[in-house]
Amino acid sequence: MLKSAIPLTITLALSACGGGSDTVAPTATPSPSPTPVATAKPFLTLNGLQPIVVAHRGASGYVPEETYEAYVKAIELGADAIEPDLVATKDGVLIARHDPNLAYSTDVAQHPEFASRKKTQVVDGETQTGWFASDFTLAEIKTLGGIATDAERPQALNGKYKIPTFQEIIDLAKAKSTATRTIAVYPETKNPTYHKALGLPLEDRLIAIINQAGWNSKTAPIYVQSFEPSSLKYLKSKGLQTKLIQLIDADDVDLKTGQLTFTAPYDRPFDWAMAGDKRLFSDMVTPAGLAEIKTYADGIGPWKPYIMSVKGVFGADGKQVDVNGDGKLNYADASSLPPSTLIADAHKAGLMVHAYTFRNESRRIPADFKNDAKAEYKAFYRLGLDGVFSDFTDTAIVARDEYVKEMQAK
Ligand SMILES: [Ca+2]
Repeated sequence: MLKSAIPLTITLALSACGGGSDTVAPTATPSPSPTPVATAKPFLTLNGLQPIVVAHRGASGYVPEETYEAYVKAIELGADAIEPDLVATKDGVLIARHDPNLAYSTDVAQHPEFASRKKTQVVDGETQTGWFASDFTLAEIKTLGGIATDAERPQALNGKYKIPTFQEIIDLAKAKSTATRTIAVYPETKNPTYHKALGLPLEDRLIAIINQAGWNSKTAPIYVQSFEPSSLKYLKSKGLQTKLIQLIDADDVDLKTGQLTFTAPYDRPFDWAMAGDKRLFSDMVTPAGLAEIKTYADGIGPWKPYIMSVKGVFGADGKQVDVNGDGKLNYADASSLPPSTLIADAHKAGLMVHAYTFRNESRRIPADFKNDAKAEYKAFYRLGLDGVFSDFTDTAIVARDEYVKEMQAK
């Protein structure tokens, strides 16, 4: 197991003992995690500290996502923050699920007692068939088990682990935090407009729980994220003072050009679509868009191609070339493009940048990183990225340790 706090504390001590006068002291900017490290060169992050590692849906590369055990595992692997998506149950409890549709990430289909609740409904403009969290009480949800949502990941733990509430995740983070290591929680309000229409709005419930936790402050170990600006604006207007992060999505990357593509429903936030606002997610990363985000948020959470996109190789026939000859076409057949100015632009606007999602699978790593997930993290860390959302916390931490050593070298 890798623990970030201990090696970081040791490197800080070593650096302080042997450090020259040109060692850069960490800034005093409050941050819940990680432990500040002194380096020869300054980190290019907004707060001058090393980037944070956010365990995306827990240790979702190893354990069925957003189960209690996935969060425990992520903490064991060294995560600075654990990330739940939040949806509401019928009785108004916030639970960790990426989708209101339980068919996607639980074994609900194997529960005959719930067969009659299967239905078809529209979620953010998309017609879905399944079982929806808003038709289940928390007690019923607790009888379900989480399953891996990626067919290429381990399936052996499917159905074994339960779905935690937001409260249980906060309790876990507090219980596992120590004098030298604070574990933050990084909740997302999921489909906020949809929940509001169901009569189960997420925001007031979220604020009540954060207040109860004693975490309603800018320096508390919590970041609240959403794709929908109106959800973040509402939270702020109702007195939530935690760090807020505006997520920024896109549909895909055109591998011919490296340009991001914008096709509904991934073209704009759903609240913008409902309001008839014709802007796209890409309007959020312009200087004007960033300035607007700064009026209600503390950072952005962009899909990582906004920072460094990728481009494939195309033959004379117009078809993408299977560069590694494995018979499949994916990111392993594409290479990184030069970085955009987004990190610098966001920092100029006073916004931190946490990019998603970093994963270990070969098919998801651009060819120039030579199937080395750590190389991809380090390329992003070197740009001054403030944090990564990772399915593989341990890899993100090892890559950060290597990056920190780079920064400590003279
Ligand atoms: Ca290939």
